[in-house]
Amino acid sequence: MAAPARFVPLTSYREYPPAEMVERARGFNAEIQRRRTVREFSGRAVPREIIEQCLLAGGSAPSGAALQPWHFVVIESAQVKAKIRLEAEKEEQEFYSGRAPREWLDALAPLGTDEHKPFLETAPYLIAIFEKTHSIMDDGRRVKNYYVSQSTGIACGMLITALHHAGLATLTHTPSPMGFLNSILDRPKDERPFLLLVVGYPAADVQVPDIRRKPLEKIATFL
Ligand code: IYR
Repeated sequence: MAAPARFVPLTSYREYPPAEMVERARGFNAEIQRRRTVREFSGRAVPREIIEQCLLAGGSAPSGAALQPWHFVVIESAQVKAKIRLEAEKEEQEFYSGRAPREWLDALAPLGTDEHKPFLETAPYLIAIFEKTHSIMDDGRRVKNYYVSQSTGIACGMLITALHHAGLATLTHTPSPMGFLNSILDRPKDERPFLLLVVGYPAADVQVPDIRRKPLEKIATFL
Protein backbone atom coordinates (compact mmCIF):
# COMPACT_ATOMS: atom_id res chain seq x y z
CA MET A 1 0.00 0.00 0.00
CA ALA A 2 1.29 3.42 -0.95
CA ALA A 3 1.95 5.91 1.86
CA PRO A 4 -0.79 8.59 2.11
CA ALA A 5 0.13 12.17 1.13
CA ARG A 6 1.11 14.26 4.14
CA PHE A 7 1.61 18.00 3.85
CA VAL A 8 3.34 20.56 6.10
CA PRO A 9 3.56 24.35 5.70
CA LEU A 10 6.37 25.70 3.50
CA THR A 11 8.45 27.66 6.01
CA SER A 12 11.80 27.75 4.20
CA TYR A 13 10.77 29.89 1.19
CA ARG A 14 11.98 33.52 1.18
CA GLU A 15 10.68 36.23 -1.13
CA TYR A 16 12.91 39.22 -2.03
CA PRO A 17 11.92 42.52 -3.64
CA PRO A 18 12.49 42.35 -7.45
CA ALA A 19 15.49 44.72 -7.36
CA GLU A 20 17.13 42.55 -4.74
CA MET A 21 16.38 39.45 -6.84
CA VAL A 22 18.16 41.06 -9.80
CA GLU A 23 21.17 41.78 -7.58
CA ARG A 24 21.16 38.23 -6.23
CA ALA A 25 20.82 36.71 -9.70
CA ARG A 26 23.68 38.88 -11.04
CA GLY A 27 25.87 38.10 -8.06
CA PHE A 28 25.26 34.37 -8.31
CA ASN A 29 25.92 34.36 -12.05
CA ALA A 30 29.21 36.23 -11.52
CA GLU A 31 30.18 33.69 -8.88
CA ILE A 32 29.33 30.63 -10.98
CA GLN A 33 30.99 32.07 -14.11
CA ARG A 34 34.31 31.78 -12.25
CA ARG A 35 33.93 27.99 -12.25
CA ARG A 36 36.32 26.24 -14.60
CA THR A 37 36.95 22.56 -15.00
CA VAL A 38 40.58 21.77 -14.24
CA ARG A 39 42.55 18.67 -15.18
CA GLU A 40 45.50 19.13 -12.83
CA PHE A 41 45.02 19.00 -9.09
CA SER A 42 47.12 19.74 -6.03
CA GLY A 43 47.47 16.95 -3.49
CA ARG A 44 46.63 19.36 -0.63
CA ALA A 45 44.24 17.90 1.90
CA VAL A 46 40.65 19.16 2.07
CA PRO A 47 38.62 18.82 5.30
CA ARG A 48 36.02 16.07 4.93
CA GLU A 49 33.28 18.28 6.43
CA ILE A 50 33.31 20.40 3.24
CA ILE A 51 32.65 17.33 1.12
CA GLU A 52 29.91 16.17 3.48
CA GLN A 53 28.10 19.52 3.35
CA CYS A 54 28.38 19.66 -0.45
CA LEU A 55 27.00 16.12 -0.74
CA LEU A 56 24.01 17.14 1.37
CA ALA A 57 23.51 20.12 -0.95
CA GLY A 58 23.67 17.82 -4.02
CA GLY A 59 21.33 15.37 -2.33
CA SER A 60 18.73 18.12 -1.91
CA ALA A 61 18.07 18.06 -5.68
CA PRO A 62 14.54 17.46 -6.96
CA SER A 63 14.00 13.90 -8.17
CA GLY A 64 11.39 11.69 -9.83
CA ALA A 65 8.68 10.85 -7.26
CA ALA A 66 11.10 12.33 -4.67
CA LEU A 67 12.88 8.95 -4.61
CA GLN A 68 16.41 10.45 -4.64
CA PRO A 69 17.85 7.83 -7.01
CA TRP A 70 21.54 8.53 -6.42
CA HIS A 71 24.41 7.21 -4.37
CA PHE A 72 27.72 9.00 -3.79
CA VAL A 73 30.90 7.05 -3.05
CA VAL A 74 33.66 9.30 -1.67
CA ILE A 75 37.13 7.89 -2.30
CA GLU A 76 40.04 9.05 -0.16
CA SER A 77 41.97 5.76 -0.12
CA ALA A 78 45.18 5.88 -2.20
CA GLN A 79 44.83 2.16 -2.98
CA VAL A 80 41.29 2.55 -4.32
CA LYS A 81 42.29 5.62 -6.35
CA ALA A 82 45.17 3.66 -7.90
CA LYS A 83 42.80 0.84 -8.91
CA ILE A 84 40.38 3.32 -10.47
CA ARG A 85 43.18 5.04 -12.39
CA LEU A 86 44.45 1.73 -13.73
CA GLU A 87 41.01 0.69 -15.04
CA ALA A 88 40.10 4.17 -16.32
CA GLU A 89 43.37 4.49 -18.25
CA LYS A 90 42.81 1.06 -19.82
CA GLU A 91 39.46 2.22 -21.19
CA GLU A 92 40.80 5.63 -22.21
CA GLN A 93 43.75 4.05 -24.02
CA GLU A 94 41.30 2.17 -26.23
CA PHE A 95 39.08 5.22 -26.58
CA TYR A 96 41.86 7.50 -27.83
CA SER A 97 43.55 4.87 -29.97
CA GLY A 98 40.60 3.63 -32.00
CA ARG A 99 37.25 3.33 -30.27
CA ALA A 100 36.38 7.03 -30.53
CA PRO A 101 35.22 8.20 -33.94
CA ARG A 102 37.31 10.92 -35.64
CA GLU A 103 34.50 13.44 -35.15
CA TRP A 104 34.52 12.89 -31.37
CA LEU A 105 38.31 13.23 -31.13
CA ASP A 106 38.10 16.44 -33.20
CA ALA A 107 35.51 17.82 -30.77
CA LEU A 108 37.82 17.02 -27.83
CA ALA A 109 40.97 18.49 -29.43
CA PRO A 110 40.47 22.02 -27.94
CA LEU A 111 40.44 20.49 -24.44
CA GLY A 112 43.82 18.79 -24.85
CA THR A 113 42.70 15.58 -23.16
CA ASP A 114 44.42 12.23 -23.61
CA GLU A 115 44.49 8.74 -22.07
CA HIS A 116 46.67 9.77 -19.11
CA LYS A 117 44.65 10.43 -15.95
CA PRO A 118 47.14 11.23 -13.15
CA PHE A 119 44.52 13.42 -11.45
CA LEU A 120 42.74 10.22 -10.41
CA GLU A 121 45.57 9.70 -7.92
CA THR A 122 46.65 13.29 -7.17
CA ALA A 123 43.34 14.81 -6.11
CA PRO A 124 42.36 14.39 -2.44
CA TYR A 125 38.86 13.13 -3.33
CA LEU A 126 37.15 11.24 -6.09
CA ILE A 127 33.37 11.12 -5.83
CA ALA A 128 31.77 8.34 -7.86
CA ILE A 129 28.11 9.10 -8.45
CA PHE A 130 25.79 6.18 -9.16
CA GLU A 131 22.25 6.38 -10.53
CA LYS A 132 19.91 3.85 -8.96
CA THR A 133 17.16 2.08 -10.86
CA HIS A 134 15.49 1.06 -7.58
CA SER A 135 15.12 2.42 -4.04
CA ILE A 136 14.61 0.57 -0.78
CA MET A 137 11.93 2.31 1.26
CA ASP A 138 12.10 2.72 5.05
CA ASP A 139 9.70 -0.23 5.43
CA GLY A 140 11.99 -2.42 3.32
CA ARG A 141 9.92 -2.34 0.11
CA ARG A 142 11.92 -2.18 -3.12
CA VAL A 143 10.41 0.32 -5.56
CA LYS A 144 11.27 1.44 -9.08
CA ASN A 145 12.80 4.91 -9.51
CA TYR A 146 11.71 7.41 -12.20
CA TYR A 147 13.60 9.97 -14.29
CA VAL A 148 16.76 8.49 -12.86
CA SER A 149 19.27 10.20 -15.18
CA GLN A 150 17.58 13.60 -15.05
CA SER A 151 17.44 13.43 -11.24
CA THR A 152 21.03 12.30 -10.84
CA GLY A 153 22.23 14.88 -13.37
CA ILE A 154 20.55 17.66 -11.41
CA ALA A 155 22.08 16.35 -8.15
CA CYS A 156 25.53 16.33 -9.79
CA GLY A 157 25.02 19.89 -11.04
CA MET A 158 24.09 21.04 -7.57
CA LEU A 159 27.06 19.16 -6.07
CA ILE A 160 29.47 20.79 -8.54
CA THR A 161 27.94 24.19 -7.77
CA ALA A 162 28.25 23.61 -4.00
CA LEU A 163 31.89 22.52 -4.34
CA HIS A 164 32.70 25.57 -6.45
CA HIS A 165 30.93 27.82 -3.95
CA ALA A 166 32.97 26.26 -1.13
CA GLY A 167 36.19 27.10 -3.02
CA LEU A 168 37.11 23.77 -4.58
CA ALA A 169 37.77 22.80 -8.18
CA THR A 170 36.19 19.83 -9.94
CA LEU A 171 36.58 17.73 -13.04
CA THR A 172 33.63 15.79 -14.41
CA HIS A 173 35.32 12.64 -15.65
CA THR A 174 33.44 9.96 -17.57
CA PRO A 175 35.69 7.04 -18.45
CA SER A 176 33.62 5.06 -20.88
CA PRO A 177 32.48 2.39 -20.19
CA MET A 178 32.81 2.73 -16.41
CA GLY A 179 31.25 -0.50 -15.23
CA PHE A 180 34.55 -1.26 -13.45
CA LEU A 181 33.43 1.20 -10.74
CA ASN A 182 30.78 -1.27 -9.55
CA SER A 183 33.35 -3.96 -8.84
CA ILE A 184 36.07 -1.71 -7.38
CA LEU A 185 33.59 0.15 -5.17
CA ASP A 186 31.42 -2.88 -4.42
CA ARG A 187 28.12 -1.35 -5.58
CA PRO A 188 25.10 -3.50 -6.58
CA LYS A 189 24.05 -4.15 -10.18
CA ASP A 190 21.01 -1.85 -10.01
CA GLU A 191 23.34 1.11 -9.47
CA ARG A 192 24.86 2.44 -12.71
CA PRO A 193 28.01 4.58 -12.61
CA PHE A 194 26.94 8.05 -13.72
CA LEU A 195 29.96 10.28 -13.24
CA LEU A 196 33.35 10.32 -11.58
CA LEU A 197 33.93 13.73 -10.00
CA VAL A 198 37.51 14.71 -9.20
CA VAL A 199 37.65 17.22 -6.34
CA GLY A 200 40.39 19.32 -4.75
CA TYR A 201 42.50 22.46 -5.08
CA PRO A 202 43.69 23.22 -8.60
CA ALA A 203 47.43 22.59 -9.18
CA ALA A 204 49.51 25.72 -8.55
CA ASP A 205 50.15 26.85 -12.13
CA VAL A 206 47.22 25.14 -13.76
CA GLN A 207 46.12 26.34 -17.18
CA VAL A 208 42.67 25.92 -18.64
CA PRO A 209 41.56 25.80 -22.27
CA ASP A 210 40.75 29.17 -23.82
CA ILE A 211 37.08 28.47 -24.44
CA ARG A 212 34.09 30.79 -24.09
CA ARG A 213 30.56 30.28 -22.87
CA LYS A 214 27.80 30.79 -25.39
CA PRO A 215 25.97 34.12 -25.09
CA LEU A 216 22.36 34.20 -23.89
CA GLU A 217 20.88 34.54 -27.37
CA LYS A 218 22.64 31.31 -28.41
CA ILE A 219 21.40 29.29 -25.44
CA ALA A 220 17.90 30.69 -24.87
CA THR A 221 14.79 31.73 -26.77
CA PHE A 222 12.15 34.01 -25.25
CA LEU A 223 8.68 33.81 -26.76
N1 IYR B 1 36.35 10.10 -21.42
C1 IYR B 1 37.46 10.64 -22.16
C2 IYR B 1 37.06 11.48 -23.31
C3 IYR B 1 36.33 12.73 -23.02
C4 IYR B 1 35.05 12.88 -23.50
C5 IYR B 1 34.38 14.04 -23.35
I1 IYR B 1 32.57 14.24 -24.21
C6 IYR B 1 34.97 15.14 -22.65
O1 IYR B 1 34.30 16.33 -22.50
C7 IYR B 1 36.26 15.00 -22.18
C8 IYR B 1 36.94 13.79 -22.34
C9 IYR B 1 38.43 11.38 -21.22
O2 IYR B 1 38.10 11.58 -20.05
O3 IYR B 1 39.52 11.74 -21.63
